[in-house]
Amino acid sequence: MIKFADEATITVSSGKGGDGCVAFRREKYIPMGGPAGGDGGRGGDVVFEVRRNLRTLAALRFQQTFKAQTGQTGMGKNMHGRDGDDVVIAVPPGTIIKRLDTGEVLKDFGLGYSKMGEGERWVFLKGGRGGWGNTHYKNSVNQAPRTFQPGQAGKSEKLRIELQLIADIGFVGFPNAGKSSLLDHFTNARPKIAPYPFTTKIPNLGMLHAHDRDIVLADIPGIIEGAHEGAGLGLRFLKHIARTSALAFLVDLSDEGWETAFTILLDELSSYAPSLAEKPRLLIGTKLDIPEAEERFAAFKEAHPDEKVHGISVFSRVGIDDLLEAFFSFVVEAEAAAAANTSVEDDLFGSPGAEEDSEKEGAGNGGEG
Ligand SMILES: Nc1nc2c(ncn2[C@@H]2O[C@H](COP(=O)(O)OP(=O)(O)OP(=O)(O)O)[C@@H](O)[C@H]2O)c(=O)[nH]1
Ligand SMILES: [Mg+2]
Repeated sequence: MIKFADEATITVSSGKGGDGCVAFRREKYIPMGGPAGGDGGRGGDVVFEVRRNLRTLAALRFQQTFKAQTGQTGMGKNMHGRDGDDVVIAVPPGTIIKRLDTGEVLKDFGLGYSKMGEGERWVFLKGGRGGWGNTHYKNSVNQAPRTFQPGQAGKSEKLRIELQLIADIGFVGFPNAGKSSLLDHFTNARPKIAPYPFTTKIPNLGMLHAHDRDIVLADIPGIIEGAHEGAGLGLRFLKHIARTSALAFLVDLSDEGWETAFTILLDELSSYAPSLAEKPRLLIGTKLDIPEAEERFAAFKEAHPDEKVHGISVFSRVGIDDLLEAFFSFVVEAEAAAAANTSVEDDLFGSPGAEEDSEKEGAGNGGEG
């Protein structure tokens, strides 16, 4: 997955158990009523919980120490102390939790993302047991014990939290189609943009804010015909968009190959992982500001009556606002659909071809086959 530079270091502690109580029954007509000290309450747990509306670890920059509550001390009349409250740490999908000192991965909330529902919980540290009250220590020899058990101590751990962001929408297109330009326009990412093919060699992520929602966009290198056999930069970076909930296909209307672009792209994706071609998608005709584009766009729309088709220019800003709205509603819909469909991940992460990918970028040219 694409690594988005987002990480945090936090300290978490589960709650200490409440101490047991030493008490005796005192009732008017029952002298020497015997021990009646209740047990202490359990300490609170340290719990991580996934919230799908979160997209960053920003919250963990403000608060770095999380402590669950101590259990209440036991009480007289054999009353149990109250259990301590858990401390719940909300994290976005894609969060990986590691032990700070060893780097050992304790939990990966990125796996099985599409299956993962809101509110998936993981109890990391259990709170300490509550101690026994003196009632437990009564026996034939000692009818009035003054012994109690202290609550068990909580545990504490330093953690490294990392976020491997999962993009909502992945951009797919021929080189030079204007993918990076769109990312640049919509987000605070500043990818390299240039009038030649294969400017983008590694995927870029950007965050688009729409209606109080963060939408993560992924700009990936250009794809050309034969990419599945290694032409151009090949297709290995497609795994970066495998878990997106939707795809946007960008077709450069100033390019002579505009008529066949979408079909070629779709074929390439299918040869890599058939389910990629089944992801929810929209088509975007780009560079509407150039003279021929208007006419071509009309034809483009007509040629794909069953697709959602948009036309934009980042230069003249035509169609940009509409596209933002479309991205927004699309993500909301696609997310619901993704929750019911896990085939893309199974395709890609189950197949041997997809696994030998490395994050390293070579000279960026030539095939691999
Ligand atoms: N006329 C016009 N040119 C555009 C528009 N958007 C992008 N371009 C130009 O198209 C060229 C390619 O843009 P990029 O954004 O780098 O294209 P890309 O799809 O990221 O290309 P690769 O990274 O090589 O795959 C640049 O020269 C841009 O300035 C547009 O709306 N109108
Ligand atoms: Mg680019």
